[in-house]
Amino acid sequence: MSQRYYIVGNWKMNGMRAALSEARAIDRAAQRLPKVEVAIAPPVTLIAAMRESSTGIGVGAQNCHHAEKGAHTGDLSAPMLREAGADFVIVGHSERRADHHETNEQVKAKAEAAQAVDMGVILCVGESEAERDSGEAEEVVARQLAASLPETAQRLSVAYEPIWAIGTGRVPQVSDVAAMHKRLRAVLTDKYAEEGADVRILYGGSVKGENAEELLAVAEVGGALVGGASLTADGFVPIIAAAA
Ligand code: G2H
Repeated sequence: MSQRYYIVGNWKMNGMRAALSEARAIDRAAQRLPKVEVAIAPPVTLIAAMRESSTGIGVGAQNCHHAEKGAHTGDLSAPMLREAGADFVIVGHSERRADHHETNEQVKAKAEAAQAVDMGVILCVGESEAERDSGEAEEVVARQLAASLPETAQRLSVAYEPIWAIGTGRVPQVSDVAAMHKRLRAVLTDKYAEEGADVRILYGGSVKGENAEELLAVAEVGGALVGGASLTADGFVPIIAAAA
């Protein structure tokens, strides 16, 4: 298993050019904490500028189309995003699964499209509150992951994001995070054998400076996917520091 924690900011649909000053401050802090791998997925409009102005952090996209090119108005392919400066892409985020009705099969195809141009992939899975309350969360998320995984583990990370914890300030019990990550590890080793042991499984959902250390200490948690708290250096740097 990789020794470095992977701390990734998902800026979602937030950030105008002025926000690049925050990215530069995060970049400077990350360079002082080399034991942590840090990345940001800004809106596509900022990828190229962030890539030029920040040298110590990875820069990624929040989605890609599964096709290389074609008649898909408004979409962007993995090769286009790579050329724009993205070195990884988030796929299967619950907001895309909900807002754009993305299926596991589409998520898998997007992951494979990104891998085909040697981009990293962060594949998101997670249960709804009703699924958690009914006691089926592990089963549901394990099935979702198995059906979404690309054929190879090349540059793959997984993010476990309980939907009910996203942007709500609520986080699961650490014992529930531990149980879920253990279950997802089993899915990964079933699919990829020993290579599945090296895939980092990030936790996402209301990660903040105050809870990062506790969450990162959980077995099989290899990093964090951070939304709201990653938008400013004041919010994000303490999380990076917790991983150092
Ligand atoms: C979960 C997370 C980032 P937040 O979506 O992927 O967002 O940290 O705001 O809950």
